[in-house]
Amino acid sequence: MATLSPPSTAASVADKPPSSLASAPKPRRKRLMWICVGVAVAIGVVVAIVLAVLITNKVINVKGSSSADASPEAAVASPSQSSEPSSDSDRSAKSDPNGQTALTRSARPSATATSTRPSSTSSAPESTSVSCPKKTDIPSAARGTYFDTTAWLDMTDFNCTYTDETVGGLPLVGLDSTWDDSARANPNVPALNKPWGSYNSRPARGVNLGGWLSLEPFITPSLFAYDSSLGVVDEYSLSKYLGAKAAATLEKHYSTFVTEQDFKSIADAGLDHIRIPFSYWAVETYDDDPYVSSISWRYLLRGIEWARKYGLRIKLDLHGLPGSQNSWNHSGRQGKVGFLLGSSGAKNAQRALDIHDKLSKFFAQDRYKNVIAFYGLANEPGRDLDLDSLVSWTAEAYKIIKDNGVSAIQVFSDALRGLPEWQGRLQGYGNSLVVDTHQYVIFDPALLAFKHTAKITFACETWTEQVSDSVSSGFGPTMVGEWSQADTDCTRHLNGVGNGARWTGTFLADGSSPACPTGDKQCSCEMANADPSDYSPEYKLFLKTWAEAQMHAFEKSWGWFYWTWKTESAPLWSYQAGLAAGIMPEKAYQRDWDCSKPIPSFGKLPEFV
Ligand SMILES: *[C@@H]1O[C@H](CO)[C@@H](O)[C@H](O)[C@H]1NC(C)=O
Ligand SMILES: CC(=O)N[C@H]1CO[C@H](CO)[C@@H](O)[C@@H]1O
Repeated sequence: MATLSPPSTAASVADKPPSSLASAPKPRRKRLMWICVGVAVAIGVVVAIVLAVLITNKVINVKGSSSADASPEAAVASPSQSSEPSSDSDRSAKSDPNGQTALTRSARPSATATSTRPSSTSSAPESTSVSCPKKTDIPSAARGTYFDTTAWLDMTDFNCTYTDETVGGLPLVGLDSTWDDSARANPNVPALNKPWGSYNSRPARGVNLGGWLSLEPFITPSLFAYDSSLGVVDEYSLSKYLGAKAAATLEKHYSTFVTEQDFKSIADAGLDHIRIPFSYWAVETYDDDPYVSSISWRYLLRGIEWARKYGLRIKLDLHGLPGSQNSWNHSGRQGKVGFLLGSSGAKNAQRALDIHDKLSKFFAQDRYKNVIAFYGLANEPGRDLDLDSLVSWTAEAYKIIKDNGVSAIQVFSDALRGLPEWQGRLQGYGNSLVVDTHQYVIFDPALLAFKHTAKITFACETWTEQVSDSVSSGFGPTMVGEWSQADTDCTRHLNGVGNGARWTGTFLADGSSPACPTGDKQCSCEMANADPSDYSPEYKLFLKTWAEAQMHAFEKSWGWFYWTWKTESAPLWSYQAGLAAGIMPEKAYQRDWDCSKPIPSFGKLPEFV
């Protein structure tokens, strides 16, 4: 089950010389000719081996000394620890037998990326002289495993040096030994190596990197474009459907959906924090899990390094827990809750604690003390969970993480029960535990039916009051880990693959009447789903004011995290698209409107679109 344990150094049985190639041709009468033929064959063998190495490594330079076990056969050597056939490291070793299957890798790490690092320390920043290992330099037992950097798709900004070192059972490979915490996101906030101070007086302004390491159909519909009869509706069913191809598909997504430029743009937008959702299979898979294990781990680590480079603080968010904590697609598997509930509930709750044990040992390292500001325990545990069980699980997780040395502020979800529910619970943690609430008007038909102006008033009054009360007389430390600019639930796949919208009365589970303010046949998703260049000026003004109202309200808490930074095609859920469309403030800390001002007129903006 442990998918990220380091490879044993014991030689694998598969790692044997290509003995069959040594057979000589039939002896002839003339001794000289026999020798000639022998020499020719020997040369042929050497050339073949060298060619094989060249092809395998896609390099021009091959050290003669490494040709001893450089046959393609040697590269098939499967790691000795993956004797368990269902383990993912085994699967990836099999699907990548010669180091050249579906995973097309970059030939060498990006030299420019290495040289632009702020932390130019003594240890070889001159990228040209850093030579990455070749397949043959990787200990045979580690070849094809997670630890084999020659099998990675994308080497940009990764340290390619082989190491099987782990912390808390989680690999360090890919990381540099040094780091630099001197960057700051913008002139209004302290550098990473300076204390942030009180979040009450300086609230976090952040975004989520949703749909990246934990898939969500509405964020990347292109990954879910299958015939509905195949039932590909979440990461579980997608991984299962793709089978052996899943690792390549997902790694391509991890490596392309979010790049260094995103971190730079996030800082440029005046944001200072990033919440990164990831799921348990980043570190572990269980039983017959079809999830692609481990690969997202290194993209998470690289993302943290990029955040560091731009002075952005991280909020870790365990988004998918063993068994599914809420039965929603974004937990990995939609359908039913198997965490703290049902016959495997206790087992999965313990697994989640084990995951946190590993994660917290890893993230307790000095290198994360400044950059990881918040550590989230569980995203949105469902309302079906027994509250007392959830509270004791949370307390247990908190203790494990704290005892392992994590200094980041821990975060628990209000579990969709509303903030007042948490007054008096989980007390005694001071400022080291925060309750996280997610605020949307679009999943509740009553709020969805509010007219444009009423939505803004609701944010300015009700949400402001809710978070202020929670901070001052409720649970205490409070933050808003998710919210969005969407004013309808019209986005495709938002309510699950293939489901319609409450706005137009086409959401299957609801089935009833359209929930848009006119509540009739006029209700339309046309404008909400249009390209922002087609939005009317009134709609744009509304959207910007709506976003600014929420920012204003949520800054009465410890801060906010927009959901989400980018989407393939849902502009009202994409901070990046909002900036491009001019419906988000250019700098999150410099806004035109706030709740103390009169709500502008939206002219003839119809209420049904
Ligand atoms: C790359 O990783 C290796 C192995 O962990 C480490 O020894 C080395 O210092 C790292 N390189 C840099 C530039 O930090
Ligand atoms: C069926 C299901 O789980 N649907 C959820 C999928 O995720 C979106 C948000 O991304 C929710 O709104 C749906 O309820």
